[in-house]
Amino acid sequence: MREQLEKIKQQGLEALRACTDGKELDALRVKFLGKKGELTAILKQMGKLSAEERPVIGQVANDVRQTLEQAVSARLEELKARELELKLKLETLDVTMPGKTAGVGGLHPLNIVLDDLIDIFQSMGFDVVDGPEVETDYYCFEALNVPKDHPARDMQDTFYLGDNLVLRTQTSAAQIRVMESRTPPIRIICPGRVYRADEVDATHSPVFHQVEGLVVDKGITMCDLKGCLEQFAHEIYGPETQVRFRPSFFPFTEPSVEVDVTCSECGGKGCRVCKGTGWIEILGAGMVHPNVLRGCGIDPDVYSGFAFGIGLDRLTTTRYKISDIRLLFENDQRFLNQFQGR
Ligand code: 2U9
Repeated sequence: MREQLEKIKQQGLEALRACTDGKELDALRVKFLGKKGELTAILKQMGKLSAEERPVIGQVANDVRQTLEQAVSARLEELKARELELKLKLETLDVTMPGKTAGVGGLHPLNIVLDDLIDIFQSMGFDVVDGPEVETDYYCFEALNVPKDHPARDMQDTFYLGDNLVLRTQTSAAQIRVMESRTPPIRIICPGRVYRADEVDATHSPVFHQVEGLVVDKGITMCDLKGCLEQFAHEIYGPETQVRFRPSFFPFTEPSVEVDVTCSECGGKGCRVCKGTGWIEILGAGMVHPNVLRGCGIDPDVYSGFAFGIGLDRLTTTRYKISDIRLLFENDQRFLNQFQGR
């Protein structure tokens, strides 16, 4: 029996040394020390021993139990320590590693230029207004004195969403709503996205951006138009820039003009940018047509006004020498990152 006990002790110690996790350790404890374990099975046979042998073997059995119990607790501690060490290793943070830099975004070039425009016009007392991009035929054309047979109304030029609904071709539609709901004096600019069924190329996009402006009050004349737009041109291109007004035609203004500034590339001498003319066209404008005022319930015999339209995309591409308008719409990070911090 002594040998059997010794064997259990050796086998137990060996198995405990080889054991690698808590579950296995518990199984070994049950196997060797449990009620139905190997040691208990031997102790059950103690009755067969003589009165002299019993205390001696009893002592040996107790020693074996104690040894195995201590070995189980020692192994448990070891396994716990190893587990903790492993966990710490896995969770280790190298505080000397460089941190992940959070990319700071920048304004889109269109918004940089738009913010400049808004600053300039706000300093002249203009409010900024907004309007829907889906418009009715009335607000987009009828109220702007655009006749039924005007080419702008053609399916080739305008995106129709239904008989009566269009994607606005100009932001003037929003300004009509302001004229209907406010009494003059009115001094507003309306920036926004507009749509035309153009073929896409380096200078045309079916969606582009306008900043339109409108002033309506008693006694507004062409002089106010010239003063305001000259001031604008000087703020954008510098005070040395010359401004000229050429006669033009728009259905919603009469008289109408197109406004040019001396080419900032060559200073007016003529170059590739201005196609040798020395001038760059920057906007269209005019005195609001009496029909437009009348349609909005404003008496053209009492009030007059001027309006203008600026193509924001062209202003942006010329300012930053961007060769292709499509770059403004592609959201390519390599392009946009060049405008960070401006
Ligand atoms: C109202 C009445 C009239 C706005 C105007 C222009 C001239 C013009 C172009 C600029 C570049 C369109 O985007 S573009 O191609 N616009 O030339 N726009 S007058 O006239 C208005 C506005 C509102 C109530």
